[in-house]
Amino acid sequence: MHRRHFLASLAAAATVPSRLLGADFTLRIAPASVEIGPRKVIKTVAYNGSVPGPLLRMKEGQPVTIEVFNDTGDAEIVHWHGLQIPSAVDGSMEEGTPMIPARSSARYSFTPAPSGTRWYHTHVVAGRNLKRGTYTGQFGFIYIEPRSEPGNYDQEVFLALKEWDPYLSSGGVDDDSIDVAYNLFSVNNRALGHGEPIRVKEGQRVLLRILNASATVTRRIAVAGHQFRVVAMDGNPVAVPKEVRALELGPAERIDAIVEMNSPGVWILGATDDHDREHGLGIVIEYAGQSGEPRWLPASDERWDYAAFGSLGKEETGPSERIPLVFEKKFAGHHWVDKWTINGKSFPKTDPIRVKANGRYRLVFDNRSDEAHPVHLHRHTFELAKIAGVPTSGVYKDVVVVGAKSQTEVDLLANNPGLTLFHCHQQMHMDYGFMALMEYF
Ligand SMILES: [Cu+2]
Repeated sequence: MHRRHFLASLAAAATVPSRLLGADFTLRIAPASVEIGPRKVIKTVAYNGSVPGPLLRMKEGQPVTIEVFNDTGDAEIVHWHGLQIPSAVDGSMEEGTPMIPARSSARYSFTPAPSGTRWYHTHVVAGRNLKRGTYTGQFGFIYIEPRSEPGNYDQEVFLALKEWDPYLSSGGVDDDSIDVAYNLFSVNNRALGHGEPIRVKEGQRVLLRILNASATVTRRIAVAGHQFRVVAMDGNPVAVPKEVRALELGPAERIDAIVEMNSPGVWILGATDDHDREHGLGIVIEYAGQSGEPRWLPASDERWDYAAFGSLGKEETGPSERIPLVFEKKFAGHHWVDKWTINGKSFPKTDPIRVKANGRYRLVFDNRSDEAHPVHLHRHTFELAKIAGVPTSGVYKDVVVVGAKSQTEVDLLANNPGLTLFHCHQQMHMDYGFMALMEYF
């Protein structure tokens, strides 16, 4: 009997608790060596020995069980980023998901939703230990198939942007704060020029599902000789798909973009930052029958604007309570890591964001610091409503980069009761106070 059928009939019998059945996916957290290029071996911690971890393809609404073995000597936890699932399995200790003790295992069972490009990653605190948390190779894609896939593309390629070999550095001349810098870079498991190219044919429409898996850095990327047609952000179809010359992604953001292959040659898709691209942050696109050195062209400085993919501002849909969240930096002293505050307090002392089930809220992110912050709300999707004073609608996300000294407003339908973490996805900011819990009352 085919195993799947056997399991299905067991489930149908409903007499066997589901925990006795086989898991749909297995992840093993363990030290791994990743050769991103010749003599460039990254020693890190990864899922199933690969970076990214295995692509987990799920069907919207069809329950899954994921068994996670932690073969390391430290407690771990896996967060299923962008999924609307219960706090107990979301993968956040602060919400009450249990940690997976060292050399132990855990099972996560949930019903995947909503459809689209999601991902999974470790959610532990790293602090100043750059061998922990999202500095490691513990990340992978989840793709939740919608009930009906539009499928108007010829190829689908998953690309994760990643930095390696992090070190603590003090900032510029007038900035004594500690920041993280990196020596090496890759797209998926390879540095630019050292992996297989994306092989395409003229006339093809290639759908790129791009993830910025960086712990700390916002990325701008371009494809020489081509444009991106942005169709989804954070896995959610945008109101107005549109061509742009460059993409920007804060840590944890995803963009689905179609590139029309209408310019035969061998090209570089990569970071517009020359240093980072030359140190690995890119991948080659090679047309059939073409050869030669991959070409890079100076990228456009076109301004990145979420609202370009939104509709005009919408009518107010009934009263929604405004919740102001002020982000500030608290200078901690020279050559020390700064603290971050939300409404004047650092986690765990931050005031909870209180909502009621099915209430509508306008979250007002008021960034009074001189750095941009990719803020993330777990277990929910919000709609961009106003960016630096400009109204918009129809762009649904779970992370939004709030510009330096700028305000971003988002609309939230509080539709998934349970403790919910809100935090900056910049690992160092999150670890030094930029976090709060949203709770239902
Ligand atoms: Cu931040």
